[in-house]
Amino acid sequence: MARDRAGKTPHKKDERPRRSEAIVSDRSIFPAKGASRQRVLSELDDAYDEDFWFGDGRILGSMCTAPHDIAIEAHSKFIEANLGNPGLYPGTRKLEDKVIIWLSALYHCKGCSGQVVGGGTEANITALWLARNMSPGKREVVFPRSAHFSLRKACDLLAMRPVEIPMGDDFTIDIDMARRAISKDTAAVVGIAGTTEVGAIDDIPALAEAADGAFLHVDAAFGGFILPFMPALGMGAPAFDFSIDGVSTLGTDPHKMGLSTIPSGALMLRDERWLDSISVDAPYLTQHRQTALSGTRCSAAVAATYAAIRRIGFDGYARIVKGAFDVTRHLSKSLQREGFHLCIEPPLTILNIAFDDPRRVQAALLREGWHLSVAREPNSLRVVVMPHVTKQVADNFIEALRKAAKELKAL
Ligand code: 0PR
Repeated sequence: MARDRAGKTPHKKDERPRRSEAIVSDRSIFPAKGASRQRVLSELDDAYDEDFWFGDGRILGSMCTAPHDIAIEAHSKFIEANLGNPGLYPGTRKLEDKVIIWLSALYHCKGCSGQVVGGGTEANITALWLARNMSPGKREVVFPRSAHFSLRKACDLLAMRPVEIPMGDDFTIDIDMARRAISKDTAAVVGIAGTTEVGAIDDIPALAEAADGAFLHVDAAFGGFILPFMPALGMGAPAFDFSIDGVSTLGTDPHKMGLSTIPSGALMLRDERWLDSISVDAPYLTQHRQTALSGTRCSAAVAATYAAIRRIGFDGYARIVKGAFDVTRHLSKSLQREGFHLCIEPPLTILNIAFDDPRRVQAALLREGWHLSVAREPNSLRVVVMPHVTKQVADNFIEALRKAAKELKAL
């Protein structure tokens, strides 16, 4: 597909009618009087019933999952808090400090700093914002084609130039090509620890060497709450974090395998002073400088992340991660036994099932209530195994897939 100057692929028209089509400029449409509580709740119930929930067990295309009970409780309790104005919320601020200290320990970074953000997108935007402001005159961002689209968004917002590098057979960035692409114009290099489509982990040590001192951001939005727990399970896990000297920043998402509530991400930085490059004066607030992209921040999610980590602990996360790997292996074996072909041995808890036309299979499964997504590279049906995907769900899914493939003669 043709690409424009900023490297963006023109997007297809959304299938949904545009919101504006339902909008009329008639003031009487705006609720004139409040409705009864019962009426509102009943309207909410209608909407809720239309949605798909993790508990139903048929969402196999999401990197999120049902948050831990205590995270939900913490989220409700801190619903008013706003760390955009931290002077009013010193208690919440302490929870954020603690979360950052814990994450620094998890990612091997003595003296690191960081801030809780709204998710992987905000972490990526903020990292590139820092890199751009700290490298005057440099505008290029070198990242693998497997990178999440939020990096393209970030480049567009920051007027930076994406330099996309192909992947090798294992779907990780081709290091030689990355090395050749890194130049005096490189403001940032980005490696992915757990790609969105496959769960592949780029060779971050090699990328750090190739970056040769250039700003290196690691997007561990997916892998960040999986990789640290793998060695404790006797599984090898590549180095991906601040244990590698060249890593400048790392993004991680507690609202994925961390079982926190949405929106919960964190951007970790090797040097807190770098935040000065993006800070702005906020003279009328309780803290006179702001270093976050968001002003008012959903700080309930900060409390939720604190609660999830404190309650689950390292051992608990190791158990959760083990559970997801067990189901992934179970699915992998069963699928192959049934004659399906996996494009790659799953590096994490994502499976890619090869089909000539995965969209047809996706549509057939959707008719049966199964929600999966399709990967472009490799062309496949993508299954994301999160804690709500149990062995039973996996078996039910295989049954549904077998039926769909037979009907479509896709096997
Ligand atoms: N980096 C990586 C590697 C990601 O996979 C994602 C999100 C992001 C950054 C951006 O994170 P936020 O969405 O938190 O800003 N990956 C998922 C995806 O695009 C997000 C997702 C989650 C999508 C739940 C659908 C869904 O139901 O697949």
